[in-house]
Amino acid sequence: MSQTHASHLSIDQQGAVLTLTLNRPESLNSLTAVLVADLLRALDDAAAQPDVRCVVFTGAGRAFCAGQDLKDPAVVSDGPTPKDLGAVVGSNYKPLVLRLRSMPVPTLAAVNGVAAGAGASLALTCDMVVARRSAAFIQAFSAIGLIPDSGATWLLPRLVGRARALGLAMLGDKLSAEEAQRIGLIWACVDDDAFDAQVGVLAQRLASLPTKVLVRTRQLLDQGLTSPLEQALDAEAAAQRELGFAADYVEGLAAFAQKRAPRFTDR
Ligand code: T3D
Repeated sequence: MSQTHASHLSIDQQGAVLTLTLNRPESLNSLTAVLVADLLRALDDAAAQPDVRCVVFTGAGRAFCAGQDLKDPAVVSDGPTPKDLGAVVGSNYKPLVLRLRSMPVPTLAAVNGVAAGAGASLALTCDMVVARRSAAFIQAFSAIGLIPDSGATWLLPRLVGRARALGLAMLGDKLSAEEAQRIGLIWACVDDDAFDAQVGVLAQRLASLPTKVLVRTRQLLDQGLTSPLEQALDAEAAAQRELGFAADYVEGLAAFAQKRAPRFTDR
């Protein structure tokens, strides 16, 4: 199935994998208020569709996403009074990041080119991030007089530690995909000519794994970063109780006993 949800967001479903492509290549897929609203709606739709088991997030053309569209009337004032950026971040980016992080299916950012500002934040919010070797990540905020947003202050230290988070955020230098993989910011950096195929294989693999298990795993890892060990152990026991009664566990055990590949169906 292939359709255009909105003029600047392409939506394509192949089997259980739904791909959302930011499609404003002339401005490096930067995000307007309209595009953010369309993305949010597309994610809500994907979350409600039982046949979707993995969402891939990518960009058209040479960039993944250059962050907030700095020419969008939603952020650029036409008079002497500046726009309230706190309102923009709170009403656009906060719900988008929370929606992405709470998707009931695994999410994969396929970073085809530069990911800057909120574009980098959105990529890093996904469960897995795979980037083309020629792609790069830029905390573009300080260069324009802003702090890292769209979850960057939360994500960066968790992914790469405080020292690197501060260096990346304060200096705003371009970080190559290769270096991003080396420091643990992303899952993998892939040669440009192998990128599409490897993204496809990984997305299919994520879609074939037990969806609910992957989502509970994300939730437990996120909670575990701030909870005491005893609480984490209790949360693991509660999740294992739930999953132990689910059909996917029955299927996983049967597949193991019969020496065949499992066919997971829970979502
Ligand atoms: O503001 C709020 O609401 C608060 C929320 C903030 C969230 C944020 O994301 S803040 C950060 C915003 N993003 C940036 O500051 C990045 C700006 N872009 C760049 O620094 C560079 O474009 C890149 C390093 C990403 C890529 O550089 P390069 O040399 O490969 O491309 P380019 O020539 O700069 O850009 C190509 C075109 O895309 C160009 O248009 P033109 O001149 O050909 O008509 C450029 O203006 C446009 N473009 C790039 N980024 C944006 C953009 N247009 C609007 N908004 C952008 N963010």
